[in-house]
Amino acid sequence: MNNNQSDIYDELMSKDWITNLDESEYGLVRYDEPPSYETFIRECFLKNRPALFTANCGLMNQWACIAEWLSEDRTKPDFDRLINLYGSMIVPVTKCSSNVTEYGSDDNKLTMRFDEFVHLWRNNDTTAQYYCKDWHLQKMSDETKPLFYSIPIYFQSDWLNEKCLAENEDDFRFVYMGGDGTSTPSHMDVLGTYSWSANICGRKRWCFSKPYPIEFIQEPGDIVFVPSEWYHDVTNIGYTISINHNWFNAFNIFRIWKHLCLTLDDIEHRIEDCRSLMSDTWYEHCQVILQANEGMNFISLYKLLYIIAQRRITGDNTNKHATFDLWIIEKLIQTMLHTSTFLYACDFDTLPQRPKALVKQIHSYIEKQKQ
Ligand SMILES: O=C(O)CCC(=O)C(=O)O
Repeated sequence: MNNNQSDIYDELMSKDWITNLDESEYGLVRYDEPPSYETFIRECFLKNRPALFTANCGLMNQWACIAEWLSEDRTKPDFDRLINLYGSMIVPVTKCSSNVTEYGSDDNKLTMRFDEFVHLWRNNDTTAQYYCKDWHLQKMSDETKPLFYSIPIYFQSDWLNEKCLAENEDDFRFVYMGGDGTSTPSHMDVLGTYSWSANICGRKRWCFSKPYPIEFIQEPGDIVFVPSEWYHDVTNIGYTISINHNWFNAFNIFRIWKHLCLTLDDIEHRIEDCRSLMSDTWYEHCQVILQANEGMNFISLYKLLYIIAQRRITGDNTNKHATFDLWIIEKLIQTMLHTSTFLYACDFDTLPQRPKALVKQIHSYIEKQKQ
């Protein structure tokens, strides 16, 4: 990402906004024309506020999947074409039912061939029951093919998917396909990440609940930004296809860290009674459980920070955003070094670089940039 909004980055690097976020304004921000990236930073990232980019913003105008996946009038899926393209792929499908209200419950998760799913999706009797979600279609397609969509500037600073792609790991880029009435029950996104969701066709009813109630309809061509740690449920209206990413960056990384710390506290409480049985491996065990529950723990977060830092240091060194990323990473590693559980749980010899050495490397890079 090359975004030299120098003024805002200089401003952010000179004040303590991390622990003093202004969350006094919380209503949905509606954009009918594309805001500048700086405006989005100020109105949404810094206030952790949800946003709706309406189709008038034109953010999806050139997306290849719109022409490829939809009927000629672009109002509904071209089922036969979708089967031709992806019929034999195995896809994750959730069986929606009114008595499953718990998000992520394993009882209702299935896998099936995509052509079987389309059969259920287009059939009136089953359309409201089967929801193909969290499908890593881009990752599963031939990686040499270009994205069938492009990522709007507002969502391009994405440390999570950047690291997953660099390490060839499972990513957080998804396709959702469902019929009228399919839904996702109330939840907060994994790790307290942000998400964005773009409607290719169909409509979605969004209900944010915590911290504030907000309801609205997302039309075809609209993109929703979900801030960190906002609870929401979503119901599809008509045949709906959407593309969705979960991600974090410099603006919410401290929330991700706080989320991991709170989850670790909870794990420690739950298995307190085993502590005396495993005195010297207690902290490592808790980290193993944290990784299993959240897909991340202190060590894997540190490794992610290391990867992003090295990419920024070796990348385009005139890019202010890169320096800003490094500034936040340095701050977070300093915080981790003051957290006793991080010190107890991590064997620094197994890390790709010792935290203090990384802090020093980042610090001297930032100082050089100032000259
Ligand atoms: O579209 C859906 O069913 C759920 C989307 C969602 O929860 C999200 O984007 O965070």
